[in-house]
Amino acid sequence: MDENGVDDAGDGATDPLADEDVYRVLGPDGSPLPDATVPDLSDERFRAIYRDLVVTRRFDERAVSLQRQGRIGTYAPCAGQEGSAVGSTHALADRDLISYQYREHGAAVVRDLLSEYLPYWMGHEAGTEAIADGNVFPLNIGIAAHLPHAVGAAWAFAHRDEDRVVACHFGDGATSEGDFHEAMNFAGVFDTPTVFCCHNNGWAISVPRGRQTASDTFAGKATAYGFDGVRADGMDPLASYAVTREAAERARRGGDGDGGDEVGGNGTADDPRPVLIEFVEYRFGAHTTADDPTAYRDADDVDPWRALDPLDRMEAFLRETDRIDDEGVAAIREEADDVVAAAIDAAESVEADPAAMFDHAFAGLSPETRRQRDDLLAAVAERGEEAFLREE
Ligand SMILES: Cc1ncc(C[n+]2csc(CCOP(=O)(O)OP(=O)(O)O)c2C)c(N)n1
Ligand SMILES: [Mg+2]
Repeated sequence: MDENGVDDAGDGATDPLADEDVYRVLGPDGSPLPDATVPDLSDERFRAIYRDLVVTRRFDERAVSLQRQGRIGTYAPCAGQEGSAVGSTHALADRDLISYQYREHGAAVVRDLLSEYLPYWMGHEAGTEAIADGNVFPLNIGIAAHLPHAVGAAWAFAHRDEDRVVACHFGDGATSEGDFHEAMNFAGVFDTPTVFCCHNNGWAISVPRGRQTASDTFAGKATAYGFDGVRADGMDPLASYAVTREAAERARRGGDGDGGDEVGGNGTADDPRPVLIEFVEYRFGAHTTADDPTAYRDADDVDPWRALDPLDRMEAFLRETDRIDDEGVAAIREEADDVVAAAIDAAESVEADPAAMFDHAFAGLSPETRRQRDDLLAAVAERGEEAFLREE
C-alpha cells in the first residue's frame, strides 16, 4: 500500500497460483489437473498448438535480436504470453476475425501470416494490409482504440447473418480507457458476437495492476455490462483454448440454427452473447525494446511465472501422453528456426517506397499533404534515395 491507500504491487509480487477462480487444464508441471477436462482434440491439433508456441517464441527471440541490430524498429516482446494468443486462436474458425493490440504475435503465427506480418515491424504498411486477408485486423498501438471497431465488425457480421465472431485482444491497461467501456456496453446491449480477450500481465508498462483498477478481477467488469466474464490461465494453452472455444460458441449461438438470431435480442438464452475472458499471465521480458523493466520490478518477481512457461507445460503434456518424443521436439524446433528465418528473409526483401507513407491516412490527399509528398518525391529524385538513408 502507498500513502494514498493504493495497492502498489504488481501481480508479480503475488503467487501466480493463489487465485482459485482461474480456469486451468494443465498444472505447473504440464500434467492435467485431477478434475480438469482436457479438450477433445486430435493428436495433430495438440502438436500444432505446441509447434505454434515454439514458432512464436523463436520469432520473439529473433525479433528482439533484429531490433538490437537496427534491422527492425521498436518491438513488443511476448515471451510468457504465447499460451493465450496461440491457444485462443486455435479455438476459432479461420473465418473469425482477430483484432489485437500489439503483443499477441501468436495469432499471426497460427494464421500462418508471419512473412506478411513482420514487415509491419520494419515500417512497411504493406504488412498490415496483407494480414487482413487472413482475417486479422492491423495491430493497434493507441490503447483500446480498436475495441469499438472490433465490436462494430462483430455487429456487422450479425446484421449480415454471417456466422463469424470477433476475438478482440487488449491488455489490463486498456480497461482504463473510455473505449473499453463504450465497446463493452455496446456489445452487451446489442449482443454483438465478440469475444473480449483481456491479457492481464500485471503491468501496463510500469503501472502495476493494483494502480490500474480497484476491481477484484478484470473479468468481473463484464457484470456491469450484462454478460459473462471468466478468468483463465493464459500461460496454459489448453485452458486458453477451452475458454475461448466456449466463449466463441456462446458468441455465435444465434447464427448456428439454434434459434435466437435476432440482432440485439439482449440476453435471452438463445441469443448470441459477448464474453469477456481475462487471461492471467505475465510478460517475462521488457514492455518493448525501448523499456527497461528493472526500473520498476524486481527480477525475482518473474521467477514464479517462469515456472509456468507455456512451452514447457505443453511439451511436458505431449511427452507424458506419448504424443511427442525427443525426435518430434527436435523436428519442431528445427521447423521453427526455418519458418522464422524464411519470414525474416521475406520481410527484408520488401522494397521501401517513400511515397507509401502518404497512402493510407486519407481517402484522398489534402492539398498540404499532396505538396509534402510531391516535395519529398522531388527531393528523392534529385538527391537519390541513398541521401535519405540513416548512416549505419
Ligand atoms: C491511448 C494511449 N495512451 C497511452 C499509450 C502509451 N502506451 C503504450 S503501451 C501502454 C501500456 C498498455 O498496457 P496494457 O494494455 O496492459 O498492455 P501490455 O503492454 O501490458 O500488453 C501505454 C500506456 C498509448 N499507446 N495509447
Ligand atoms: Mg498489461
